[in-house]
Amino acid sequence: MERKVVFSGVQPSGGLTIGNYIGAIKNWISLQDEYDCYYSIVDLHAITVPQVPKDLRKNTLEVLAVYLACGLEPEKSTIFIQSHVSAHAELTWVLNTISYMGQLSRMTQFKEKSRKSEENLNAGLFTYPVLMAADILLYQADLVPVGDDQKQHLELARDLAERFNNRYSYTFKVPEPLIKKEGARIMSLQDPESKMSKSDENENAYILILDKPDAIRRKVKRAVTDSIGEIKYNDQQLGVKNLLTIYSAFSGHSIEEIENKYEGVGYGKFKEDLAEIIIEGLRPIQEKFDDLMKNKDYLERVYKEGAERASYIANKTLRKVYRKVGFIQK
Ligand code: ATP
Ligand code: LTN
Repeated sequence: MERKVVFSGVQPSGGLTIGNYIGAIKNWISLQDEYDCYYSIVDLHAITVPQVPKDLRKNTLEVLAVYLACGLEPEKSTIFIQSHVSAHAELTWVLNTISYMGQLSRMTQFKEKSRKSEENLNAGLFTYPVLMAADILLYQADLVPVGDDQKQHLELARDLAERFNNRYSYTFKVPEPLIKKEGARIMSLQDPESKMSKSDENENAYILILDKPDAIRRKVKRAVTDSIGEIKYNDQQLGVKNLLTIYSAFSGHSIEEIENKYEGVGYGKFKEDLAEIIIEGLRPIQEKFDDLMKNKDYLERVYKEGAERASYIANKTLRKVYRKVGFIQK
């Protein structure tokens, strides 16, 4: 029997946060043995907000090294840079022609990001989810492991697959999102009502996978809590709830175990322990990252081989699409 296909990606729009790790990458690792996995560094997506070219180059390579340091294995998964596979841009064009303006303008991420950059709103930000659909559909993915914030984009990808299939006969597998209940939405440490995001202007709002121990201690200490003073998982204490989720993700202990452990204990001690648990959890990843960054030849080999494998599959789907819409074969 053919193995099911998994596709996911992260934008190289800055350093990755523990939100990216807990919500996405951590879940990718365990899928590698059972599925045919494609993990991309989606640089085409990253330029929908302004990027400094030399930083984008640096971030792209660093995200690749972070993927590997977290445990993605090029022998098991296809790991590649999105812009290296031209089929992504090409399928996006075709899908644009069956995308409705109305549906795209209802995307929450578009509404939020366009609020931040009201002047010079670019068309790429508007069609961002169409590019994301192309990513997924090119590989005939069955499952897409993402954080909660991507649910609406996945719904659009499903709609586009079905619309294309109805109009031109069956072409695309209709993908399912894979969203873990725990850790699907890690919140900002400064505002527990909004999502932790690598592009937050306040660096105390997030912890980066590559943050140094001192920075982690400082950020956890400053994390917003409340005046209730109890370590309990509930919606009256959003800050504490978020810290408990992070604690659980890094320690492997259940929320209940952690609540019991800290009964009658103050926030100060809880935060100190949490910082150390995050530091220890990230230490092996950071060490592996440092080693990998010393070996640029290896990284280059990984992304080149990845692009070759990805292109082969992606072009197969693209050729089928071109034939169905009526383009003459070259
Ligand atoms: P940006 O801030 O640049 O928009 P981002 O931090 O939201 O980026 P993405 O590259 O857009 O990160 O997301 C990569 C993956 O990480 C997606 O699957 C997304 O759902 C997940 N993710 C991002 N932030 C969080 C979070 N705070 N909690 C859980 N998952 C998250
Ligand atoms: N839009 C996603 C990143 C992304 C992605 C994908 C995720 C681009 N293409 C395909 C899963 C599948 C985000 O997390 N902001």
